[in-house]
Amino acid sequence: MIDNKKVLFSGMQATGDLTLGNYLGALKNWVTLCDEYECFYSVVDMHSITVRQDPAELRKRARNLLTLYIAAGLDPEKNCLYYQSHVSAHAELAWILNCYAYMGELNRMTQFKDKASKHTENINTGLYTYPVLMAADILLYQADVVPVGKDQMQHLELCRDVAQRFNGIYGEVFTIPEGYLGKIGAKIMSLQEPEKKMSKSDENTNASIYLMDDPDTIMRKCKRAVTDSKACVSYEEDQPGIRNLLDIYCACTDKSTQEAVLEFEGKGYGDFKSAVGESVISVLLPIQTRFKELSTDKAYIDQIIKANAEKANYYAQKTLRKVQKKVGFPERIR
Ligand code: ATP
Ligand code: LTN
Repeated sequence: MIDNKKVLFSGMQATGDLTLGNYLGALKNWVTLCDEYECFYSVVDMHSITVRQDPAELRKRARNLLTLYIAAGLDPEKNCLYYQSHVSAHAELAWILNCYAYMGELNRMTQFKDKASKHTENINTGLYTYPVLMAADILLYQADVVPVGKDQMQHLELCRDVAQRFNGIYGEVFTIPEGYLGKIGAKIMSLQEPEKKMSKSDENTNASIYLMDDPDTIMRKCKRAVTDSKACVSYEEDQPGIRNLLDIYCACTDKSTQEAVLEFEGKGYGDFKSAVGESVISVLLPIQTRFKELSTDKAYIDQIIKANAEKANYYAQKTLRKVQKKVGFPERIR
């Protein structure tokens, strides 16, 4: 608890350009949570180097992501937006937790298996212990809730197991976090293969709408989205493409599926796709404008980075000191 509020932690990697899926599935929900929770949102750049990165590119993407957090509506006065690498306690706690996580547990992580098979030339131990660093992120702030997608639930389970194991040995040191799955329908699928989720690492750029896509590109991608030959806008199992477009439309317009289906009754896919495109443009355009404005204000962003890193450090150090004491590290001499 901080100031009588429960604590929330989440983060995103600065790898690849954010997609509409990242916005509707994560960022948009994050914005609504700041009144109820004390929120920490990290740009997890230490996680990013588990796969090879170009240094200049990583630095640029990390800054863009932090700026995008603000452009999407996260108020940096109310939410702690910071770079993971600016708070060294993440690495320090991760080391300690490495000594309490079992190889058997890490061997089961499906993301590791996936990524290892994609990067056979660089299966490094950072990739292997990725979930332990993630556990450190969460436990450092004594987070009560962690909004993540389904794909990250396995990592969150591991975090809970390690925290419980640690508490079992040393007493109540860590808050045990709960996962927080956003609203249903927030899983946005690929526009080209609607059985697969929309992902920033998809090689087919037509499959994803990027937050920075211009209106023409957004419209073109919507118009080219894979559908079916039923010629009927309805929310059916056998129409994954149309279902996905309906999900996007409803998330962008805050309409219910039922309302949307009624609206397009008797209309063709062409009209429907145009309306979806328009709804996406109307959501993304203000974010893009704000992003451009913010990007030109270097001093403002710098000041946020500095102040929020200090705030994050303060809370992180509190937990780290407690943990160091518990495991038997000598006290510092002042
Ligand atoms: P990558 O392709 O690099 O794995 P990603 O696009 O899948 O990336 P993540 O960085 O894994 O995105 O996720 C960032 C956040 O966005 C997570 O909270 C995740 O649940 C959410 N998210 C990612 N893709 C989608 C999607 N298609 N629909 C809804 N939410 C999503
Ligand atoms: N692994 C997550 C990003 C991430 C995270 C976290 C999410 C790193 N640390 C802590 C929630 C809490 C991902 O790839 N989406």
